[in-house]
Amino acid sequence: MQLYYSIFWCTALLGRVKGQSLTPSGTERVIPTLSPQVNALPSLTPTILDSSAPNSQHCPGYKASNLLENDYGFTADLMIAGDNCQAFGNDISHLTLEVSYQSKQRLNVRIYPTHIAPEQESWYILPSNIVDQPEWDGQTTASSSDLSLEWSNDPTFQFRIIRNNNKEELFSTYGHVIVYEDQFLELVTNMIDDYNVYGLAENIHDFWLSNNHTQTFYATDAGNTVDGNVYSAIPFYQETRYHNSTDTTSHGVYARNAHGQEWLLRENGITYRTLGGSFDLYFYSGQKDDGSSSALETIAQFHTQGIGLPAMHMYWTLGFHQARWGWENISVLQEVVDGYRNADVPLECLWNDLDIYDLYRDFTNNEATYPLPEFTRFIESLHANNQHYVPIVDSNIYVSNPDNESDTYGPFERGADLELFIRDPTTGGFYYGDNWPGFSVWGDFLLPATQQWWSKEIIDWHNGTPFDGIWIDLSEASSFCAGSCGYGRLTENPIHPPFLLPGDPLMFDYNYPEGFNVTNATEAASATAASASQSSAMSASPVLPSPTTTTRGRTEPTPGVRNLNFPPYVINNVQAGHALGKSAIAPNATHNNQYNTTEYDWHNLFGYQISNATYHALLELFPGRRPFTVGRSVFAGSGKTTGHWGGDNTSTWGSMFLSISQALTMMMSGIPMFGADTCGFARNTDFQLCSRWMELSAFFPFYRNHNVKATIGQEAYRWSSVAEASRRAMKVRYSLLTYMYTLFYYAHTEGATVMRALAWEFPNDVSLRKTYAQFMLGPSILVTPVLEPNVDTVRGVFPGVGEGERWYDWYSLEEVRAGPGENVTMEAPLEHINVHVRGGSVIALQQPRLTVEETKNTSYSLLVALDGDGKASGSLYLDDGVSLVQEATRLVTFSYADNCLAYSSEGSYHAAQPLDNVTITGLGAPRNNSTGRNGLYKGWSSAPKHVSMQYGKTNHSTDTLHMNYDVGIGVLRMSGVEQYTSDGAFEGDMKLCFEE
Ligand code: MIG
Repeated sequence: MQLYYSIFWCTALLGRVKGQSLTPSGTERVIPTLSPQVNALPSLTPTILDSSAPNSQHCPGYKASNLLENDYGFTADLMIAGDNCQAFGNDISHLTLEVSYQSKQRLNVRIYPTHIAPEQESWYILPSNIVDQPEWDGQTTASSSDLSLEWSNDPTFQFRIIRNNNKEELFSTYGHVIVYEDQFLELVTNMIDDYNVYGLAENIHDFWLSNNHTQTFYATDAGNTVDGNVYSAIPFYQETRYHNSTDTTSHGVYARNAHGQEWLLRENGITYRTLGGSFDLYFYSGQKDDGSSSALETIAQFHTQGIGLPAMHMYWTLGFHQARWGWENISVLQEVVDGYRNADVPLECLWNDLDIYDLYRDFTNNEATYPLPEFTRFIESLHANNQHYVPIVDSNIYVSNPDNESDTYGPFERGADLELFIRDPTTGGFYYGDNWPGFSVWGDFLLPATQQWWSKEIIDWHNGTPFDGIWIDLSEASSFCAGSCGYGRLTENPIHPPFLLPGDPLMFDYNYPEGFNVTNATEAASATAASASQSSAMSASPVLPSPTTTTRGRTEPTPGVRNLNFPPYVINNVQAGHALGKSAIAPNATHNNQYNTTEYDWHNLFGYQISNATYHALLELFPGRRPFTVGRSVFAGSGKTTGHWGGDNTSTWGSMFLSISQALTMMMSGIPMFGADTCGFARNTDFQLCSRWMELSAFFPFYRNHNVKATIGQEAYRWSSVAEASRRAMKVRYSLLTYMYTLFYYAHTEGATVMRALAWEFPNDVSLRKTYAQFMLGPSILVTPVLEPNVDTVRGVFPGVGEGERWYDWYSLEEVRAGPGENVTMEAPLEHINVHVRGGSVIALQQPRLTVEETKNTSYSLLVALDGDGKASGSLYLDDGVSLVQEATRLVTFSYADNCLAYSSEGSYHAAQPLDNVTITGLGAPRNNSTGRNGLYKGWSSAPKHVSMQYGKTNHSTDTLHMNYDVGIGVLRMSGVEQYTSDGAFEGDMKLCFEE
């Protein structure tokens, strides 16, 4: 089952490549064109199982005719240019092409069947009321677009997308046919040599996707499979091209299609294949008005002009969360809460897993271990301390045993009365799969009534279990058996899942992270012995049968019929036999809407829809409040309603490392509220891995420690080193909460990213194109985590120093000495994570406390880190942190130049806390580049003699401000500002000037 697999060990800690340019240096640039290199694509396996399957590129392709120009592009007919080839389905002979210059930055190409029978609508058309479908902005034309489309009929219909300002070809199907069958669509684009493509989330893979990778999308319940399909699908990639390391370009491609699909990245080409739907391709120029393009701009365009901007979450959700599967009862929960408090480690929110439930059934209480009303009182005690509570909700609904009246399960009965569960087409009744509680059904979220039922179940449950948010699990949607296996067997309910569970006898997990045998030789030896004796006991005792697998190879297309459960094209689904019906609701399960939409067409959207429904349930429960959920399966656009967690990141160093690239791709996908299972889910962790991981995740937006059942506990206070590492890292995080929140504000309003790859912030440095062992939080904070065991140093680069960029150690504020591209070795004792502030930043800080609320109530300070010109800037967004629609907000804009720090403050939100002190670093001469940015900034050689201050309309006598200048490191610390800002730090504009 999904808990027991291994993650390979990633070795390359810093992906650094030799700088290379595509152009001869000096002279005029040669623009690369994408010549068709059909021969460069022979390694494409037609299907995963069967290399003798048809070569779909031998299909006839299409010819375009009847071109009709319109205001925003053109339409044409595409007629099949030969006999049907029936490669992996039934060819569709007559297609419609629509090319629309939808906005200056966005060009859309749609290809879909011209004639769609009403009942086939959902096979081909993804409804725009469910997944956003960008349309024409009403003004852009071909001549005002950043991009243009060229096409040809010779030999068959092919098209390419060109960036107008440099004639770069961004995408080109030239030399390849388009294949359009009812169960198989294919399109091939030529790519430049050694291309740089990122995204295609969700994947557990290096950040740079490489030129030899197949990304399959089919939401699956298989914990963190490296390089395979995982829980989610966001079919978007961003491509970066380094020209001569001065004018890097970037563009993006979003393929709006939710079917099972594959992206085959190969040398010189990408092949895109889906099991249905349409081509609905959005090309983003990534350009700003000045014509330059960048990864950050490309990503922002995908969010603002594609899938929709991510939700703003409640402020407290940025605090630290602790979860675990396997907390036995309320007193164990109390011990956890007390353990954190006694260790002085912040705990913002406690999460419960399935343990709270009666027989694994959603919305119930285990009366033996989590009895009401004691449990209610426990949750209320968290609230009284400004802490929060989030429980799990599984996607499946237990089916009452029809022969046993005392087994009646309300949520099922009420949903069944309204006929709102997904159906089994072979019986016409509900589809009965299997999950933790036994035979189960799933809500049909295509029916409006399902929302009402779901909301009511959630709202009723809150009465007694007063949660603050919801954790949606198993939304792939996972089922433990093949097909509607409960049909005719419901009287056996509740059946045990078809495998032993963690925590069942003989199921203790004895695995430890890499390096454990070095640090903990004695424990490692006894774990090995215990594991051996458990295995021999297991082989002597009867083990439950393993789950049914459904394996079948490629099927031949049947004229006029779609084979839903075993489509002719076999995607590389990670499940046994690559079967789509393994560990998931089967593809032929059917919705009860007007089209009888099947799971074949809808599978990747179950998680998207249940999270959306939960969002609306929470809005009804807490009117006006931002709903907080994390969901396991997400789709393009999910960030509008939900966050997401890494889902079963294993307790290994390799898994911790890969969580960084997983996070970066979620940032690209518009789902910024993302975090990993800190310290690792499956397997035991150890104090080293857990210390390092608590440090690392402190810089992820969603910060949660989570652990599987039947392993050792891993709450941060259990080891002194982990507790100390957590205290220190959380001090940094909690100081920066308003900064993180401001990053969310820009994500929510402009499509900015919260965590950032170095390559995004330093686009002209080709050596960073693969780097994810270091990353940034917003534009100003550089994080260099330790990602391997048994070391106390870490190496990292300081991007931009060759161009005058300055970096400061977070803790000492001292400027870093580093050469361009130099891998600097830094001290990294176990409890320490290296954090650096980028010169040019002004950051508002607060004082870290044990909860977000307490932190929010402390006074502010400002940290100013100067760049090579002695300048800095920044911003701060403030609101009440809770309301969906804010009555009052405030945006403060900071700047530092010519020895003056100034801010202007706009809006009406009142932050009562004063501004306490100001710290400025970088006042000495820049260390790395003696010329500085422009050679002018020399820094101060002695303390300033005088300071003047204006706040609001008043000029202040400032004799009472206390200044301390450390000439050695160029840091000025000024305190005493609170006496002038006692009405609130940002109630007016401020100007503070120093005289040397
Ligand atoms: O089949 O609820 O990813 O976080 O602890 C496993 C038990 C079900 C999977 C989730 C994990 C959760 C676990 N769940």
